[in-house]
Amino acid sequence: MKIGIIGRPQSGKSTLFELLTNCQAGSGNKTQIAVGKVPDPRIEVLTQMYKPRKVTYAAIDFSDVPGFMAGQNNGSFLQSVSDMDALVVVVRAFASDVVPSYNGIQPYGDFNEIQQELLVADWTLLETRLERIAKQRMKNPQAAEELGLLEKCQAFLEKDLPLRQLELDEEEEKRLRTYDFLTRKPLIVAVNLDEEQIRSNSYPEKEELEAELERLGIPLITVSAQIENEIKELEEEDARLFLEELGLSDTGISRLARTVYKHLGLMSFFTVGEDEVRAWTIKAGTMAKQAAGKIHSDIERGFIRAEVISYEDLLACGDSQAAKAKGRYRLEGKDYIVQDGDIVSFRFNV
Ligand SMILES: Nc1nc2c(ncn2[C@@H]2O[C@H](COP(=O)(O)OP(=O)(O)O)[C@@H](O)[C@H]2O)c(=O)[nH]1
Ligand SMILES: [Mg+2]
Repeated sequence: MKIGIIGRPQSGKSTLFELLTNCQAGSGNKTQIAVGKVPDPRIEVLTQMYKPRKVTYAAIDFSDVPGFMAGQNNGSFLQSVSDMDALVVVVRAFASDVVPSYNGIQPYGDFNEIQQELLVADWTLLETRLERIAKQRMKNPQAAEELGLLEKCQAFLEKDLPLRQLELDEEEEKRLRTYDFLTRKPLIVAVNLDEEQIRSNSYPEKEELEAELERLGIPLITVSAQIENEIKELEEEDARLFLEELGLSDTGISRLARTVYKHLGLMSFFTVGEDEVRAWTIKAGTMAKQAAGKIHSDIERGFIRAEVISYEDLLACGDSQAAKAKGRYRLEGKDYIVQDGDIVSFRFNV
């Protein structure tokens, strides 16, 4: 899973990147990639329970993409965007001495410019496709279907609507994926606030931005990259108090990870033991046999059964021994749809 952090210069992309990955951001001219662990309190509880030698969180690859500049050549920006599975657009609401050179503080305006750039890129892509199809029309029997799909896209783009909202059947969906349209990529907006704005829950253009994102079905989260980078240095208890005092229920990275998972239809299952407690990321609807393949192709190939207990069940029982005694473990076959929070042990034969 590759997520690109995009936005205008000085919006706090690199600060957010550092927060998510614990890696120093680079100069800003080149896309930089690092792994961020997905916070999950269930992992912490399981770690307490099993005292494993190793703990592995689910991971997401984050990219710090060079800043977007309206009206300039954004070829490398668009190329980076095109490489991503999903996008987080950082828009700046915080005020500080470092004032962006291009305009004032306008999170709604900034979002719109980026959205416009992505729409234009898709429009160009669409036109190229349409021209190619027109030429192939005589000899390619699939051209008519393809043309129909592209015309649906065209109608959307003409209304300045991102293709993400276009509802398609499975066949069309598959075909559209090969085109790599940018506005089809899942996108989340992160408004970067300062301390005062967090406390007052207000920032410039808040109503316009919220209304527009609502219309487009785009989730919005608020973060304060800088403050959270500072909080990260604190002891756990102090960090919790500080968040509470700011009126935040959870860190921005947790909220961001949850939003990403929900929006992309992702979930986690766990494997546990003395060696390792580990979270694995799968798409909702994944069956046990395929989930096993996440761990190792041998386990998928030689799959016999999955021994499963839900996280809640395990917790209610106290520990795995008590859960076994109560017969709370289920044996599931290869078609079992793995659920978020399932603790799974695979039986296989190679
Ligand atoms: N007050 C405040 N300043 C921030 C925040 N996030 C970033 N900054 C500052 O804004 C400037 C630009 O941040 P940076 O992450 O480099 O932006 P980028 O150009 O988008 O990568 C830096 O001086 C940051 O310290 C924030 O949440 N609050
Ligand atoms: Mg930067």
